[in-house]
Amino acid sequence: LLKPINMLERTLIIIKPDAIKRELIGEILLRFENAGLHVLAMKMVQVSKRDAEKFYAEHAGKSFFEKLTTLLSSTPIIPVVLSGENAIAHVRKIMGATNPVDAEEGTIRHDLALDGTQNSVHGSDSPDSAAREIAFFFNTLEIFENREG
Ligand code: RTP
Ligand code: MG
Repeated sequence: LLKPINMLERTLIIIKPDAIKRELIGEILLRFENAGLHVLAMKMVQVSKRDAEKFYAEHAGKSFFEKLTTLLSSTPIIPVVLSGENAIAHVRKIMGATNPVDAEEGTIRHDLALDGTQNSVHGSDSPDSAAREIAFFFNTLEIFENREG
């Protein structure tokens, strides 16, 4: 079977506490909008430590798990559903590598992140994680369905 080159996808990003504290919400959303991604849903929420552990369950047991889940539950965060062609990979390219010292110039993390944990944004890494992460924060009524296409 031929796989289409361009897939219309949805992905979840989170504007993390370090970015919200430094008034970077607009800057981060602008970078995604300027890259042609469409906002389908957005809200500001504070998650509990337990919610953060559930969201990042794949990292349970790793050295940075405690620091990461404490950070994510420290202040409100902004989960956003974005859509676009190859949105999952496109968003990760715009974000840059996990640690800002490894991230390419012009990426969000290179330009704005503080360190490898306080790295300003999260982005889903696969179609399965995007579906799980979108459903973690949003129900179908909260998603702007007719925006796509
Ligand atoms: P994300 O899931 O947040 O989009 O980032 P990612 O795929 O680039 O990184 P991942 O390996 O999934 O790690 C998730 C988040 O954990 C924190 N982290 N800290 N060595 C460390 O201190 C370390 N490594 C990872 C980061 O906040 C990373 O985004
Ligand atoms: Mg990840």
